[in-house]
Amino acid sequence: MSNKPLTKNKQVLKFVDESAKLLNPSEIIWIDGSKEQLNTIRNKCLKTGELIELNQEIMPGCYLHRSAVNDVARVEDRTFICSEKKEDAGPLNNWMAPNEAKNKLSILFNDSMKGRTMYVIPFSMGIVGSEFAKVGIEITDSAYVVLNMAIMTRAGKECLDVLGDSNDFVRGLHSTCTLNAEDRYICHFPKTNEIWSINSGYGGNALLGKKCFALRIASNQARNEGWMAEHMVIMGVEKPNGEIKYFLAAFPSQCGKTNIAMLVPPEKYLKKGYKVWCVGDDIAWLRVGDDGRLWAMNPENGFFGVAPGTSEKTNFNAMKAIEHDTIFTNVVHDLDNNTVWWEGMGKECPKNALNWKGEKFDCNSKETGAHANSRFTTSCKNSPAISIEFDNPKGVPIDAIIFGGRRNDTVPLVYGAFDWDHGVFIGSTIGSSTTAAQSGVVGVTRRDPMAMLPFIGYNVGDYFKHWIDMGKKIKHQPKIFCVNWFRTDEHGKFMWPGFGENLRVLDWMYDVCEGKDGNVKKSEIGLMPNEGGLDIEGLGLNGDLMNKLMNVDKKEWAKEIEEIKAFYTKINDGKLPNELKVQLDRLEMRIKN
Ligand code: SAT
Ligand code: MN
Repeated sequence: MSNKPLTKNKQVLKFVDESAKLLNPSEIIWIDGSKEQLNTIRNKCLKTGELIELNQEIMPGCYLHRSAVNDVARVEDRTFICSEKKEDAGPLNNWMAPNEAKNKLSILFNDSMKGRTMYVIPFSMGIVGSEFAKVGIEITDSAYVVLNMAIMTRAGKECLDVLGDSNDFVRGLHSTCTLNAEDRYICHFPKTNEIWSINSGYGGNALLGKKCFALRIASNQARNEGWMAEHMVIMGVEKPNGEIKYFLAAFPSQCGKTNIAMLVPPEKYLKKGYKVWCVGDDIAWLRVGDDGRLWAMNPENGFFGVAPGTSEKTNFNAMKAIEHDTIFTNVVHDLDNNTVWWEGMGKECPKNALNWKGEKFDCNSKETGAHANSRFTTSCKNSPAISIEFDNPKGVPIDAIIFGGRRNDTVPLVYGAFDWDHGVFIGSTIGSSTTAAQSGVVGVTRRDPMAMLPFIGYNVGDYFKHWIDMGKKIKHQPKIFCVNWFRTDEHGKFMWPGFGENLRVLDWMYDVCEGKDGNVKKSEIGLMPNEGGLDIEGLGLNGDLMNKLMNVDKKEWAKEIEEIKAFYTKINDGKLPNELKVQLDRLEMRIKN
């Protein structure tokens, strides 16, 4: 039994037909996006156990899902860019020839939906019908994926309506198959805008609109079409006079990206009338507007946020957003009141509960109750801090781009680029210090250019060149900054309070964007706040600590330069833009002098 196709688009019908032939499902369901249909699917999940209904009085519309224990995160080593030529995938991606990938995966996909339902999800990345949005069709056998995609994207029939007869849509083929990790593959075919994903049902492996489409495939489309697909927060900072400037921020994971996206101003700033608005927490699509400015829009419709560590203190807006209509994955199930819990939630550990695997959970156990990568899926609109521009099909004009990393030394709290190319150079070198928790050498920096390391869908050298080229097209270029909230003192203690107080740094950037040059001085590495330029009043930071936070240590920077050279050598297969080599040389000269 199947419901009727929701379109007459021949290309879409052909894609669905061919997929059904390969996958051999017992029925096909087209997702129309209606509440009724999603309810039916949800009820089916409650019956199969894919979802557990949580306390509907306390958390209306909230459900819990547990993934397979071997399927809890993206799998970078099983993620492939299947460009025609290997060099087009570049040194940072896994590559497989398109034919080889298709042959290999076809065998796995063959009959993999026997006895199952095949869902056809039409979805739009970006506001449906906006000239900057793009349509995708995901085929999946996972009802959990359907329900997540219905939150994370704008999904349903209207996406097919705006597509019309066009063949311009991304084809996503996804099957959970047997969830066998050894046969897990996430393959991207940039030439044909296809994604084939098999044997995972989790996050970015399975919700194909997110990293697979909106970053890896879209970065290719963006390069061809003259725009950018970036792994960035989009946020608005509103001054007491009501003026708003929009910022982009790119941080590697574990650097507080979600927290900055939903930043709550500290008391003092709230009183003055500052507000912070969230347009997006993960992905930004960027274009040059007719006005010569850079414009950003969030292609997503939801937050897929990490649960552990999220509390009223660290992320008030997220806690508000997940009070209703949210899917929780791999968190602790508190059986006493049928709610959820995780480490760092700021609430007492539940006595009668199940851990993320569904086993009895003991608060004294060494193992965490919630998986470290456990998540909440919730609509952006649920956040009290969502920007009124969230639904603006044009997006928002950008004044500043912030790059950041987690560095215990070397990188000061904040500095600004001298110009666009210098900013691109800074972005290309960001990263986080490795800790004992990671394998490999401790105390070096794991570089994560533009926080896009696992998401650049083509050669990283060409990607840097695209950044340089885009700069030339933007008449009113955003200012580019670098931040490091994580510098430590000689006892290993963080010197900067972080969280809401980061607004003080954004406030300085705001002024720099306004051309308040009196707040700025030049250093070897870039522009920095001068005395009194950065408001630290009330933080209890003495001058000595502030000097340490801002210090540019020439020895540390000499080491940094050597590391950057090594990184550039690693990625240089003749494609590293000369502009970046020039920037590195200039930095070296400034540090040596
Ligand atoms: O799993 S996702 O890619 O969706 C989230 C993440 O890893 O950032
Ligand atoms: Mn991300």
